[in-house]
Amino acid sequence: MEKSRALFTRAEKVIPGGVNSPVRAFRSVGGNPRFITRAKGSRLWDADGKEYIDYVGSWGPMILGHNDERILEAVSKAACDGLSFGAPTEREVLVAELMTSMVPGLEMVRMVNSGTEAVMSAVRLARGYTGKDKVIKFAGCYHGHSDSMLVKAGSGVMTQGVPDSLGVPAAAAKDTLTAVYNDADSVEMLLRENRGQIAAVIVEPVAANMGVITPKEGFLQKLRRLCDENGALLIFDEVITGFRLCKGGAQEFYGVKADLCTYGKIIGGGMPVGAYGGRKEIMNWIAPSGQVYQAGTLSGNPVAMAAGLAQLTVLNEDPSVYERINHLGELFACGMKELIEKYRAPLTVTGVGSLRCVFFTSDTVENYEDAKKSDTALFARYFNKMLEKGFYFAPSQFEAAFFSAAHTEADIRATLAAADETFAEIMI
Ligand code: KE4
Repeated sequence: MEKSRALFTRAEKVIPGGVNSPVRAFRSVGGNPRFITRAKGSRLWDADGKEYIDYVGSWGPMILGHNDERILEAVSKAACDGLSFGAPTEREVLVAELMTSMVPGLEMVRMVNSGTEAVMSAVRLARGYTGKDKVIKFAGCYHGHSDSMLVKAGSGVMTQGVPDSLGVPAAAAKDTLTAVYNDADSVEMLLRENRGQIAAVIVEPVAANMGVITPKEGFLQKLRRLCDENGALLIFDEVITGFRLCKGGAQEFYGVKADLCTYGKIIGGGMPVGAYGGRKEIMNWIAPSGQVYQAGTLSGNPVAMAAGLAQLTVLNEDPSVYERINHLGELFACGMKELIEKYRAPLTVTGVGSLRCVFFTSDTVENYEDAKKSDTALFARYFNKMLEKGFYFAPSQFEAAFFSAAHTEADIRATLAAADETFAEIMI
């Protein structure tokens, strides 16, 4: 690991924490982040030449696996025609037409450059469209780092939001209220306490930033009803679930229509792309057709659009991709449950389809308070031993494992065998 260690020492001198995104620094699991040099399919290689089976997949974009030939070819061709024009291109139209054809109820989308930008813009649009200022989010759900989303509740769910980060003014946080995931009553209470002031309820339809927590039966349907009864918009943050759960994302998967959806990750095929969209009647409030301003120099970048178009085209035309990634996720989950049984390990497997998580707690995990009961020290020991054995999972208990069409049953079997060895080492 010498080369990664040397690179990290250099990185720490010129980049805050040595990384360009905090979770990459391995702070919650200890040790030195691996500097990656290349990837192909389900594999990553680090600067010291060590090979890993990758379950981070760049945090979700790599649903077809790394460096899929069809995406590489599309990017290379687009790059030869020019990297950026700052003018409309046919490719942006093709991506928007494909996205709106794949997602029921998605009539119009605007491209941005990240999930954060997509959420920030969708929240501004909801406020502009409804003329209301307050937004309800859920403890443990992450929606990017825009000021009004970096908020946690004070004690209980009734107090106004307080900043979750230095630099977020109290004024930016005060209009963000926090409810309890999987508890629609906590939302109803906030709506009642703030009658007529709530612009939107924003939710990760499958929460994947506090580990993976699936919505309880009826939870999303109740949010839809509460929003309708209170003149608030329902925003599904589908940056992770969009085009992953199925072509139509969580709206199709759970049969619940959101008023606005945000996207990222998969729609960029590995390039920096975000998007937000919904009914035309709402989206037409966005400049230049409407009075809600949002802009971006590289929005709809032609090379990024080529990557996204290539990936979305495969997902749209080859339903076997979803069958495959869901099967592999299920295989992993079943295997881990057998190991938990074998070692009587205090662990719980959660998730859906190709989005899975192993919580290091034996309690049921339905919300953030439950997730926080996890034994993060034991998780760190497990993580580091699996890493040593060549299995690259998210360096935090509060993230997801992603399965791609490039993973194989042999990959899953090898991963479960390594987990068996690791449990034998740490669970006694
Ligand atoms: P970005 O700005 O990182 O593209 O997207 C923010 C975002 C918005 N909404 C959801 C549901 C998200 O999961 C994310 C970003 N996800 C994290 C992984 N849990 C990104 C990894 C990182 O921060 O480095």
